[in-house]
Amino acid sequence: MKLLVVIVQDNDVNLLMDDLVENKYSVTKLATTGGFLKEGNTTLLIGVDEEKVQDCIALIDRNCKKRRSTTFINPSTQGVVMQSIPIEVEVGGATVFVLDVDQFLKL
Ligand code: 2BA
Repeated sequence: MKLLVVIVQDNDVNLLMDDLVENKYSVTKLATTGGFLKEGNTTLLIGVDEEKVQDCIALIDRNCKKRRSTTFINPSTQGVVMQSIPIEVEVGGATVFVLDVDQFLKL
């Protein structure tokens, strides 16, 4: 068994969860925050049999869009803080970690 740890944008979560549940995947949803943008995102924990991993990743891929987001950074030169400047980053579709599961118990 594998554990997929999947970080997605909040905007994609409802459709993604519906698609996962319809396709008989078990999923746990966590409210999380990205370290760079400091904005809310969502982390899903999905335990899947090894042969279903690629199917599950394809399902995630078709539900998660790339979007651009703007954040402000404060550049500093020799300790002097300058005016903050906007930078644009591309976020998502999804960040996926695939982990081995040693044991899966339901007690
Ligand atoms: P954030 O940390 O808020 O990052 C949002 C987006 O900002 C990232 O999109 C990336 O395009 C950019 N970014 C992140 N760190 C950066 C940095 N140090 N310098 C410049 N740009 C940076 P994604 O890569 O699609 O990541 C979306 C979210 O997935 C992240 O939100 C974070 O919550 C999570 N994530 C991504 N990679 C991760 C990793 N290696 N470990 C843990 N969480 C990760």
